[in-house]
Amino acid sequence: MPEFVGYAVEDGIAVLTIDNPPVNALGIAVRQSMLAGVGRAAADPAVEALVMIGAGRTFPAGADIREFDTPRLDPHLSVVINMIDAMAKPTVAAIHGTALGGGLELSLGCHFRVAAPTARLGTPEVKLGIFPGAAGTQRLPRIVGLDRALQLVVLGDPIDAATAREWGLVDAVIDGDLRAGALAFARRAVAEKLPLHHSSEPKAGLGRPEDFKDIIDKWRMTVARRFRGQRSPVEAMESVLDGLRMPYYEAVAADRARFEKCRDSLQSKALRYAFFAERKVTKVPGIDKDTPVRALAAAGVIGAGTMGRGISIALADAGLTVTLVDTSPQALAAAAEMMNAHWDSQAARGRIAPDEAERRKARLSTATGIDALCSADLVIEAAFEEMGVKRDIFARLDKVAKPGALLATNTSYLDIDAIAASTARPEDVLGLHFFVPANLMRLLEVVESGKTSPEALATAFALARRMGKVGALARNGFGFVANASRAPMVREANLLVEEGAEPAEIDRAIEDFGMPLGPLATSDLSGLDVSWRMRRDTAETRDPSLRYVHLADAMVDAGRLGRKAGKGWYLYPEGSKRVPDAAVTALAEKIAREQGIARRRIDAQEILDRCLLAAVNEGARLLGLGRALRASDVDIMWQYGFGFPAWRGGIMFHADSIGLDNVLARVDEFRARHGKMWEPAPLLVKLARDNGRFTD
Ligand code: HSC
Repeated sequence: MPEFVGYAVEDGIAVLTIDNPPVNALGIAVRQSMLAGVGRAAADPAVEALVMIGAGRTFPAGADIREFDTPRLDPHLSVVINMIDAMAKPTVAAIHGTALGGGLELSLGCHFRVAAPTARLGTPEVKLGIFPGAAGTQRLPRIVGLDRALQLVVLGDPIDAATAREWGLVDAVIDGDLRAGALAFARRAVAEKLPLHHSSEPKAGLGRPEDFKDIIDKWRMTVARRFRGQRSPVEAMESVLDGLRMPYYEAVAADRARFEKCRDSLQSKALRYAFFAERKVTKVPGIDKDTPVRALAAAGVIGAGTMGRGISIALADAGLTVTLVDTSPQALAAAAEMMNAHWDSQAARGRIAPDEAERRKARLSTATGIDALCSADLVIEAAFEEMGVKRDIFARLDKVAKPGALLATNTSYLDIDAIAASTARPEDVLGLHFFVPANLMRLLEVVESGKTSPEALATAFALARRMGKVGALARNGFGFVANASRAPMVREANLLVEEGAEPAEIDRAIEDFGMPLGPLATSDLSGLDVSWRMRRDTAETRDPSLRYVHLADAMVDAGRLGRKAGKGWYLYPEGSKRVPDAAVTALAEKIAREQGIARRRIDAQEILDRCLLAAVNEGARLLGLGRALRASDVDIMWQYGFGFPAWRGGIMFHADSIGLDNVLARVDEFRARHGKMWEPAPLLVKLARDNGRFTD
């Protein structure tokens, strides 16, 4: 028997065990073996029923995503599923772990489904830019009804076994031994001659579209609202609705063509790339499963400002006790009040249980002296962004922290080596760069100094996982990787206003591209004084031959600090809604006059190219310097740090999809117009010449 699917017969029941670790993906070898196994069970007169189960941790979690990049390999999954459906003997899918995508579709071919209580079932294909491509869009509504099928297929979120039972998606939830329970179910199906359910029935169709108008309208609205710019949720919905427009086999055929178009689309390629990028980002050279990871139970956070509070919440949410330290008792009291209110509100909204909120509150304590951190396993400093302040804190921490404690700074641009040098244990020092709001944003940039030990890094990555965040490695250097690659985008947005673009035009271009918030609206949110202070602190080392952002300084001088001041690039008369302000245009005109800049109309394409390609060029420079490990790491940082749409892959993937020769040509054009800051990165030049790609 082929090795990917085990075959055994027990007391008249054939058991097919799918064994393709780690997630039993339904690659070609599995499909071939399944076909052989199902054929054998069908032909064997001693076999009365068939049970299908996954070896190891899960029922198949889907098709093998890597196969979507290869020419079609037969048999198609649908052939296997149809063969199971057509069997005259009862077939039972025994589901544990995650029955996802093609895995769930496989189970829909079975006449019965039973599941472990912890199983999860779903069709996450839209998250890969496709939709269920093995007739799931036709079979699901025939089992759970149109509304629930649309929920599963359009949103892509899995449901638990209890919900699946309630919806009729599984016939029984089995406590205890799943295999034994499934065998017992199959025996009962044989003994009691249970009618075999065919999820391809009724073949005539599901009903007329006009009978489901409300449901269809509701989901059309949801798709338009939640998935702006994305194609697969629309196609997923239309695929399900095909079942109302035509009989089963016609709908399946129509879906096949639709599926292949989706699979070959740039959006699907981007999402598949993002899927693997997310799994690659945590693989760091020099760290493997044998690298020791320190146990973290007690954490300290220094600084009770916005970052310190967010970080404390994230740590307490992950089960660590947190001692928040600040020299100001008032700041500590305000921080504790805010954090406790946060957990209360989480409980009030049903996001966590009330007793869980109490447990999280109980994990928090405050102190005014750094000595309180003497027993902490981990300390994260989130104090004022000034080297003197940081070095002083770390020198004092070095004296009080216990041996082996991880000492981290949340600085967003200061030199980690210089901070580490103020301790006698630089191997334990690293950057843990959180993004605002720290408890919500999923990116955690793990910044390695020249001396950080592999053990400290491995511990930081384990902490990221524990907090539900995606850790991504950056090597030390001004602004690290995420902010360093984004800074040129903000610079260009500022310069574009000087040159004649309205702030709203710039933000709209970037938001229409798919980012949640444009760069100028984002600056208003974080405060224009933040980058102003950074420019002031680094003025001495600035290259005077580079064009400077005079307007950004003038905005701060005019008190336009952003939302907190009620005015920045926009006015905020009622809190958060942004309103364009002619005073900004007037200020830009004044600066342009002073700087001799001829203002002009600037179209959306130029805005996009200036903002995105400036970031790409910087990303390439950082890659060339080895400050980022992989182009896909940069893309993950943009996705989880700045909300870059996964369906565009990331800035580096975006550049690859334009073609690096085209990117270089545009960068050269901007270099000619705007000077040295557009100097193409050596890596970009090399890859463009070699017809290469960042993401290969
Ligand atoms: C699909 O099923 C389409 C169908 O409609 C059929 C269409 C038929 C028509 C075809 C015509 C051509 N494939 O995430 P982890 C790897 S689309 C390949 O770290 P966890 C993963 O890369 C699919 N590889 O584990 C990683 O590899 P590494 C629909 C897959 O425990 C390793 O497995 N299904 C893979 O945190 C472990 O993964 C989905 O979208 C796959 N399908 O989470 C589910 N799935 O060790 C995608 C995983 O080398 N998977 N790998 O880094 C997941 O969501 C998560 O992996 C799980 C496990 C929740 C399953």
